[in-house]
Formats: sequence, structure tokens, C-alpha cells
Amino acid sequence: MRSTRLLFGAILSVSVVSALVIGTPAASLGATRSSRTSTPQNVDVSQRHGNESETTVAINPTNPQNVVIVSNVQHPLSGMFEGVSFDGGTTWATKLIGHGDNLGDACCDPSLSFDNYGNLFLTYLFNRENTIPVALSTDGGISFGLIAKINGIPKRQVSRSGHDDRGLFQFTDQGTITAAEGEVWVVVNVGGPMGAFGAPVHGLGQVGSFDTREVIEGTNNCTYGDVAIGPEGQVMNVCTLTESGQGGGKLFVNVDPDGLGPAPFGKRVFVADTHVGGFDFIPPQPDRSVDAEPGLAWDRTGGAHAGRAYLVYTLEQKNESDNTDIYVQHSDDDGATWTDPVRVNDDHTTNSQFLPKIALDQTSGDIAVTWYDSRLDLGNGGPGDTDGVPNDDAQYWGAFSTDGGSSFTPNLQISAGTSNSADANNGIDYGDYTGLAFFEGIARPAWADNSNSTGTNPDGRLNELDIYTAAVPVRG
Ligand SMILES: [Ca+2]
Ligand SMILES: [Ca+2]
Ligand SMILES: [Ca+2]
Ligand SMILES: [Ca+2]
Repeated sequence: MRSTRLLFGAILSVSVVSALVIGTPAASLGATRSSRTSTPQNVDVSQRHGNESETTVAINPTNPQNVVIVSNVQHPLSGMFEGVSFDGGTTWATKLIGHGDNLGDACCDPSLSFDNYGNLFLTYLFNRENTIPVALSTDGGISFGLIAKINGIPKRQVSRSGHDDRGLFQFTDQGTITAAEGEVWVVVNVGGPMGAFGAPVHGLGQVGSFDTREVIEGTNNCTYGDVAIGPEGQVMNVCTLTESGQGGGKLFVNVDPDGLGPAPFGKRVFVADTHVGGFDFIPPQPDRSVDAEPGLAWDRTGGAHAGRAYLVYTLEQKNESDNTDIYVQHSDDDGATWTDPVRVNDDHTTNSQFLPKIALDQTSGDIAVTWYDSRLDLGNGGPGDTDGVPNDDAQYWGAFSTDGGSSFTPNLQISAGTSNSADANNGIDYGDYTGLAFFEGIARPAWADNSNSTGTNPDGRLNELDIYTAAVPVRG
């Protein structure tokens, strides 16, 4: 969530919602499973009144039938929505977490990551504290315990990287957590620069302390970050250098070459100028705006493109044209140099594509990219237009790359219906990001949707949002 300083002030009242442990078996996938080329079966995970948005999803590599989704709920309600599936996303047990329970009072901004031991890590923001919570589940998301509340960067480690003298955080925003290769890392904007926090992992439930705490060099006012872990335990951060406004939006990466080892993050590397500011208003996201929402993936497969790092982001063609598109670049030298961008969306319109996610299947090296897409909203009615206004409705789309990011498949419409974020009256439209996981050939996106294409949204069509998901088989 961007600009949480303002939102913190607005959500100080204690909400009175309780008893929100609701078992909601979602619609069955049934016998008419979609073919490879048609829209996949959509499942309404949340099926709750009010808005759920800004979501994260993870697949358990030790049991790929175990899928977990967490999202924001609508302010001023504290807590986060959680859905847990043990049947590959067909049915979901759902509840509210972080609502005055052992996870505290959660504001928002959830980020999930499973590691190869089956540890499920969750970070988020508290309502009132500028500390960074890390929660761990060892039972596939059924229960979480808080394992860290990171409250600052010790001076000795600040001076090790030598670029900042802050101790305690004055502000935290949009954390991302990623676990792999025996380590877990959180990156967060800590009130100016990006902070990176790492802990060792030795097995299921065996997580060390977040003693590695660094300010990432050259990232002052660089935010909306993402973090990826490489095959040798290297760690890459990306962030977008822009605090506000609709222009600017330059993407930089920094790499820590030895992860939890003594070397700090290296110098920043400029990758792209996106024309997407920190708050870039586009018709399908009119209240909240979007940022470039850069995302990283790193190939640890040992396969054909081993060690390749990928970066996805939104680029606005002409500044303030609202013609945003989704691009991917890759690097074979740990982020030092990057290829030319490859455009992922294949439409011929000038409409908006936004809020992309990238995920790499570590069993194959294939890549999935998903995003909101307004290509079918020409304002002339039909299934892509809810209101006769062009480029203000959106669907959720995706594509795959099976050649290491050199090219992408024809795009696939993933959402069965068409949503309109303004109709949700959510304050943050669809939120600041969507979710995507990818494992053993199945991409698993999660997105906020008010199409009611499944007929299961208790608020009906074009009202408050539910979290939708689908299982999308890889296409070559
Ligand atoms: Ca712009
Ligand atoms: Ca476009
Ligand atoms: Ca429209
Ligand atoms: Ca809802």
C-alpha cells in the first residue's frame, strides 16, 4: 500500500467486526475443465461482503495441492483475509487473520512465500507500529506464529553499508518477502531508503534471527520494491525511484552477492525509465492510481537459463497517455546488464495494462506474467465494457514464456468476467498489486474482481470486490 502514512491516520478507530471464521467452499471446478486455450475456471476465494483486494498467493512445493492466499480487507476493518486450499484451489477454508489475534492488528500489504521445506512466510504492515512483522506457518497456512518484529537497523550494520545512519524506522511501506536457498529476505521501504532483512533457514520451523539488516545503497525515495534470491544465494532488490506524481518512475536494482554473508548490497543499476510515477492515474484505476509495480524472478533450476534474472514492470508509452504496457527484461550477469525490453501484452489498442506480476516455475524455468488489462473496453458495449466509457473496465490476463523471456505466448484472458474498480468504492481501487505463483506447470494468479462471473459474490455484480483465482496450465 502506498502512502500509508495518510491511511494510518484514517484507520485508528478499532473495528467491531468479529467472528469472521467462515467456511466457504468455493465453486467446484466440475467436469467441464477448460481447454488449454479458453478462459480457465474462475474460483471466488473470498465470497465475503465488502472489498478484498491487493492480494498475494503461494504454492507449497512440498504439497502443491496446498495453496494459500492473503489479501487486504476494506478499511477501517483491521486484519487480512486468508484462504487456504488443500485441493489445488478448488475449495478454500477462509478466515480473518491479524485482527487482534497473535498476529496483532494488521493494516494491509500482505506478502507470502513458501520455501522448499514447506515453511510459509508472511509479512504485512501493522495498523499503528512502524515495525516489520514476519509470521511463519509450518502447517500450510492453517496457523501462523509471529517470529520477528523488525524494528530498526543497528548502527553497526548501517555503517557497514555506510550510507545511512537511521536506527528505528519512522515509516514502513509495502514489504515483500521471499524465501529460497536456506534464507528468507524481506525488503521494505523504511522511511526513505529500502531496507533489506535476512534470516537463515535450516528446515521446517527452523528459522534463525533476522540479524542481517541493511540499508540498500542508493535507494533513497526508491520504493514499491521486490526481492528475489538467486541460485548461489545472491539477493536482488528492485524499486522504483519516485515518491509521487505521474511522471518519473525509474527502476533500479541492487544485488547482495553473498546473501547472508558479510558483503552488503552493491551499487544500484539503472534498468528502465517507465514514465509511470508513484501515483499515476489511469482510467481503470481512477482513485488509487498505479505505480510501475516492478517484480523479479530468478532461475534456480540449473536448466537451460540457469541463473537468469527477470524483471517485469509497467511502462507508459507516452507520458500521461494512459497507454500502459507490460514489459520484461532479463539479466544473465546478476543484474549488472539487462536485455532490451520485450513487450508481453499483444493487443493493438492504446488501452491500459497494469499491476503486473511475474513468477518462475522452479521445476522448469518457464515464466508466467499476469496483469489487469483494459484492451476489450472500447466503450462500445460488449463483454469488455460495463458502462459505455472506454478504458475504465478491466479483466485479468496472462502469458507464458518457455524460451527464457525471449518471447511470450499469445495472451490469455484469465478472468471470466469484466470488473470496474470505481464501482467497488474501495478507496484503493483494485489495490496496489495482484498475486501470482507458478509451480509444476500450473500458474496460480489471484486478483480482485467484481464481475461476479461466478455468481458467488455476496455483493453482486459491479459492487465490492472478491478475490478470484484460477489454475492456468503453461502453454508453449
Ligand atoms: Ca505517467
Ligand atoms: Ca496498452
Ligand atoms: Ca467501460
Ligand atoms: Ca467481497
